[in-house]
Amino acid sequence: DLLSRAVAVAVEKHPRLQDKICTYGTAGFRTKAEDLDHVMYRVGLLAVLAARSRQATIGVMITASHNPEEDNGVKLIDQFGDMMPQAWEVYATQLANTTDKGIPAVLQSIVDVEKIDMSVKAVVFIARDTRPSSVSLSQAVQDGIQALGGDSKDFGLLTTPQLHYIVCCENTKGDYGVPSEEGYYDKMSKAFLSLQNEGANQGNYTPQVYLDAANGVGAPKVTELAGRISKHLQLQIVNDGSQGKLNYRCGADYVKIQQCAPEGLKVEPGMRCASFDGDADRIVYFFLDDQRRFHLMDGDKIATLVAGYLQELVRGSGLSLNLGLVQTAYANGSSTKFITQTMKVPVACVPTGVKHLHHKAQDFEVGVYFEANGHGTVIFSKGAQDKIRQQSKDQSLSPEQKKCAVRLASVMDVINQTVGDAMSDMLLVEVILSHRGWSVADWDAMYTDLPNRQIKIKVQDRTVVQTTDAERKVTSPAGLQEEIDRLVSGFTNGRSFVRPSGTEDVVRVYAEADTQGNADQLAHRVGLAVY
Ligand code: 16G
Ligand code: ZN
Repeated sequence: DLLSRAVAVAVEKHPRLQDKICTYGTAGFRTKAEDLDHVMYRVGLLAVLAARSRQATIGVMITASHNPEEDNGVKLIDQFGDMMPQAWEVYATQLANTTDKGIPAVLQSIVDVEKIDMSVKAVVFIARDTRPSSVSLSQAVQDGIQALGGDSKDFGLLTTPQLHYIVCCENTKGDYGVPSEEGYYDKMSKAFLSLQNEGANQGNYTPQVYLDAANGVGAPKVTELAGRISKHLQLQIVNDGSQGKLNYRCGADYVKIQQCAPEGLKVEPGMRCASFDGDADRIVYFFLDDQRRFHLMDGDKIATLVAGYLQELVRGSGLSLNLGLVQTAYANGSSTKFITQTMKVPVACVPTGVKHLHHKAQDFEVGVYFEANGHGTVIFSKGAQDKIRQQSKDQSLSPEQKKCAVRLASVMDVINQTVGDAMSDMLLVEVILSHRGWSVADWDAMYTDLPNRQIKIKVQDRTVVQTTDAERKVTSPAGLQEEIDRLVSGFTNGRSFVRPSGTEDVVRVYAEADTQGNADQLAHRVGLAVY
């Protein structure tokens, strides 16, 4: 039967050759590519169970995002393009760490708990990033799918958000769009062009972006998009994978953490630049001012820009929708202050990890969420979408209201609501900047970030550090929070927190203060307290 075939193929083609424990965490499975073959095969098995339990198509994305090229990883995408629920993370971890012979028992227990009918047809969509290891790992996933009698459809190279989008379209019967790569470009570019046709190139806005594609899968994909939108946006793409190494001294994570421009991009003052990460689900913008000082527009600044604009469109169109913003502890203190006090938009803070942000954003009719690292999007409740579409067709509105309502409806189509998406977020930012007539410096001037520093501390056991209050307070080890409070109180505008990483064997320290020197010092001192 199916379960014994699952073992036979495992033993023959994808045996578990070592017993390192692999955990399905916030980013799925992620580790050295050489340790992943059997894990991928088992993810293929699990994907079939997930598809059967939902009686829907699900997705498997093979990528390690911003990690070094030698790493790889895999993540399951649920039927509406969202992340799998916690229970499935536990199943994935159990299945990955059992012996080859133990596979049927784990599968059977999942079938029992989830009451899965094994005769249901199962379809799984697969895609991968540009890592050399991704090709064979994708094959391992497909072998797993086949072994349990599922059908796989391999989309080859895609960005992570493209696969989320395609899975969502497939299961909503085209409601969200056409379930193909072409359908994705088509929807995005049409919405973008229609928005820019009515209001592009005003004021200080210039339709040029210099884009660092991290030498990743974003490069060929954004090139596809670029051709369709060149009437209103000229993209100069560097780090396109033709020379440099994936994520090496480039990409959104590098730029955010190092607070400097990537290699491979010759930046001149005033150029509006952006960086994608390795699988194009994060974006940050940056520029050099006239003194050649580096300015970063991270996820917080994007969120602020987006929330402010949407708030204006909602009000302008005569709708009343509750709009809120979701951040994490990493959000710069200045951004939170600006959003709550000046923009008067409610802000919620949740633990790190996209699933927490996405989930919280669903509490709002229009929920904007961004991690400071550049991952984020906007989600509209079903009710809000209906109201916006209706309003955009309402004949009784004033011309100004009508304009806002129509614009809001198009803005919804530029946004990938399934997950943070670098390409989609870039288009959204460009729409807003051009409509506001803003240069990148005008945008940056919305508020000034507090200087900040992130460091990581290697410890024996990172799980010793436990947190509460959306990771802003330490509960263990005893005394550490008191020590952090004491250190912070010595700095003007000081704030600091520590948390165990979900993706690396380290404890992370974040600090902000009135000057860069002070932020560095505070981070350093809190780091010492963690040892
Ligand atoms: C993962 C998360 C990301 C988070 C990062 C934190 C998803 C899809 N990705 O990449 O949101 O910012 O982990 O990493 O949830 P850390 O726990 O090592 O700091
Ligand atoms: Zn990523």
